[in-house]
Amino acid sequence: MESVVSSGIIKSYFDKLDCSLKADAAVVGGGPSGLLAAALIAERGYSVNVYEKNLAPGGGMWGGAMMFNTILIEESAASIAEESGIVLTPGDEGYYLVDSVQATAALINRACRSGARIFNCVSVEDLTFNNNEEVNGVVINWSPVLQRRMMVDPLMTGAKAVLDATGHPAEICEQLTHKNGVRLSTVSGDVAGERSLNVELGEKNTVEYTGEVYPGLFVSGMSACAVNGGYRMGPVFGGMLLSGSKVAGQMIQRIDKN
Ligand code: 48F
Repeated sequence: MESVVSSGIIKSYFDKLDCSLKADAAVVGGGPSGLLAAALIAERGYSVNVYEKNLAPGGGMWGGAMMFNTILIEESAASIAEESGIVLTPGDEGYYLVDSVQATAALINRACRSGARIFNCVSVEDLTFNNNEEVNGVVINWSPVLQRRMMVDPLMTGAKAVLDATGHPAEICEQLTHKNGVRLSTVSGDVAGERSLNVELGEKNTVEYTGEVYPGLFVSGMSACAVNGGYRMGPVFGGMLLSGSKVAGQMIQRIDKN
């Protein structure tokens, strides 16, 4: 029996890994914006890989604010939240109150059910280029390898569209600019870094700055704010869902063209 258990796991994982080597989309970071983007792209029939460096996807959504596990979602994102299975309770001033654990679990569930391949404990440590003109894949490694600074070479997987959904650090955009000196189509041409907290402007910035910042490379959620110098917005999550939805549409357009 022991060998049946091990063999089932190994075959299933390696099948998934093998199928992921050439995907339509690669989503780096399993926070709310990345999970929703992955689900929406996969639900349209495209192949999607999600790489999440931690054991559990969900990013900064689980803990609510200061670990009080309630978050807020505004009216403009209510329909996306509900269609994702998030339970909304009306609060004040047009905001809904949401159990952050239920909401995070609902987004993970939607992404898993969409057919997106989720690789947890896997970090994206770099990008690949096509003639230095467009991003066409990601460079992956086990998170513990990177955490322990082991000298182990990575693997590469191809994608027609790559999403930096790594949240506040905008790690993939940082890699692209620092290693290659390229200019992004952001406000400064570089990774500006996010501004201090302003709920209203932060929500607005997250959505308006969502998009393609270099051929083949897109940003969503807090990465979109971070690369463009947008405001941080705190425990309000409607902008993350609207951003994930917006970037999914843009990535599908690029995938269709390629
Ligand atoms: O930060 P995060 O939740 O991303 P988001 O979609 O949402 C932001 C909100 O949660 C919150 C907020 C709302 O007011 O400010 O912070 O922008 O999730 C980012 C995910 O990316 C993973 C990280 O572990 C987290 O789960 N991640 C970061 N870098 C890498 C990565 C990497 N290099 N490779 C793989 N995963």
